[in-house]
Amino acid sequence: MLLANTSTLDAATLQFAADVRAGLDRPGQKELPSKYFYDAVGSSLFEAISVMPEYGLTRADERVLRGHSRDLARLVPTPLLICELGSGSGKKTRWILEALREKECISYYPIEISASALASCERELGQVDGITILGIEREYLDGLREVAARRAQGAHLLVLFLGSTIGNFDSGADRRFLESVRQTLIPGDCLLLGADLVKPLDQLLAAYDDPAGVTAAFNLNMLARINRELDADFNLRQFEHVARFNGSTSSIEMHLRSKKPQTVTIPRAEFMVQLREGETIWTESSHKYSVAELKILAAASGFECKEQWIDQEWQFAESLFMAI
Ligand code: AVJ
Repeated sequence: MLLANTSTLDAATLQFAADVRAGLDRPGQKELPSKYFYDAVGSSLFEAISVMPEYGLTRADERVLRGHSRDLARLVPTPLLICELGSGSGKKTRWILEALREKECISYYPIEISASALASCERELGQVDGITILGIEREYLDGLREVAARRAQGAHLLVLFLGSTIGNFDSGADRRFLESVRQTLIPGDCLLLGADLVKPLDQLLAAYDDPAGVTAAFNLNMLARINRELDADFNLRQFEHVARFNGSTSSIEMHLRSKKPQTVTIPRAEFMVQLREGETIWTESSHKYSVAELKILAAASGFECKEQWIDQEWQFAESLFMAI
């Protein structure tokens, strides 16, 4: 196997290589972390998914924010710093920033690991008067700690975690993540959490396996990214997109299934992976919550659920948690 000279690789690529090797070298179910979907191609494909008729999550999130940002503005303390974990394009966030701007000038810190998403967010929201934007290209918690360190005396934080990205954490990991968020906050700070709710199975399967194949392309792009950045030789045509519902975890799982026995070399991870026919690589879980479950999650991670707004058209909840 051709080994690459990895000494010249940057830290992000080395971490990517290590995570890919760890996920594909594990016994049993092979897996790849869903955060690696979001390179420039993946971020654009997700933008396309969010306008697909079958995938109503993003539109539901937007409807609730458009309809209730003023209610939210009345409930959060001032002066306020706002930071967003995984801001994506920033389109949805405009409603919140415009409602809060009526109270005072605000500083908004989008935190993103995707440089392209951060750039489009700054383009999208850079023109809104009375809002100072300071993009942070870091992992969520590192970025949040950085913002918390900038807090002026008497100022409060509003953390936005929209779009049901919380659902991508394995069960239990979502609570641990919110506990870590809570540790960076002080009583009275707030967290606005967007979470997709349980809904009919056929609706979920269509949303994660749309007939046009956009979600399939989003999933397969994970392998294309490994080819681009780690010199691998995945033949994407030898893999197929699979979306299935796991009733025991109340999650939609996405997998990539190997259509035949094959060996793939990943020189920059100094690794070769063998796949059996029908074997899958698990690339994402999207947990679907119940309203009650979200309230339990708040209490278990040091928050009180102050308010919840539910979109009825596509069962989706926006929950305002206050740190206690
Ligand atoms: C952006 C993570 C919330 O899990 O629904 C869309 C990503 N995956 N289609 C989700 C996604 C498949 C999405 N999140």
